[in-house]
Amino acid sequence: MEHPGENNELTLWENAGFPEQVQDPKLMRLLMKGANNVLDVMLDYKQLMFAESSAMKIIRTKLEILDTEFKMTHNRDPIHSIQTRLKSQASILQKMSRRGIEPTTENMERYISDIAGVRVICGYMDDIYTVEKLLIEHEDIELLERKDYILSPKPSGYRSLHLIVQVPVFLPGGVRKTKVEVQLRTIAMDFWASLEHEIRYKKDLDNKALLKRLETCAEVIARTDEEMQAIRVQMEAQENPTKEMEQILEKLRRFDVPLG
Ligand code: 0O2
Repeated sequence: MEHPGENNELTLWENAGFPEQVQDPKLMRLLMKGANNVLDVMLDYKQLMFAESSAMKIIRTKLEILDTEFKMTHNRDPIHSIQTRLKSQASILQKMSRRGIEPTTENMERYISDIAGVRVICGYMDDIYTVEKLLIEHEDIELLERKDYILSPKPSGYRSLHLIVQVPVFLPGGVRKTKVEVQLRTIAMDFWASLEHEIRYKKDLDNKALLKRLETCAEVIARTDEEMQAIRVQMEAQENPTKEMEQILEKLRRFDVPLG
């Protein structure tokens, strides 16, 4: 039986360059349905990743603004640098399979909290907690989870503060509350984590002596972090801002902070 519009469809397929063998209307309708379903899934996934990448940009901008604001008041940056990354599809699917989660877009959004990741590298340890406080003070930010691997380092020696925050993203279809993982660490912690990630993380290394050496490096680095902070605090205490000239210079330095 011929369906209404079938000839139009056929012309469409011919024009689209489909080979003659697959221009059977029934087969075409089946292909269309399949293609439609696949495209729906792909578009859902694209929408999710768009929300994730937008949330990541929002958090980055908030951090950049609070860093500049801090510098204007305290004359130094708490944030040394910021890195962002969207988790790859392969990495998302591996994580879901490891946790036995069915790989649907809905489950990705619900169970994978680190699709959008922001890494904040600070100069000193106390900066980490200052940045955390200033970030979660934002009314639109909701803190969902907090893991302090600085107070309680991982057995590997890994140190960082991990936050899962949720931020509203305004999209044409409405507001989408989106999770972002924020990792905060010092330059020294980042040095250790980056090299350790390269040489050991997620590899089955069973050499206890080497693992111990890596952990010892992390401890040495942690002591250096503490010492650098103590030196900075002592230097600050020795500054004498009461002299008029120093006060003027201090105000000029604050005025000179670049805003872009
Ligand atoms: P990548 O490639 O950095 O994105 P899970 O994510 O399931 O492994 P959980 O509990 O959700 O575990 O997260 P966890 O352990 O709090 O933090 C995971 C992230 O922290 C990792 O991301 C790493 O970035 C970092 N991390 C955790 N432990 C270590 C460690 O021992 N060494 C180093 N170098 N980094 C670590 P991903 O997604 O595993 O990897």
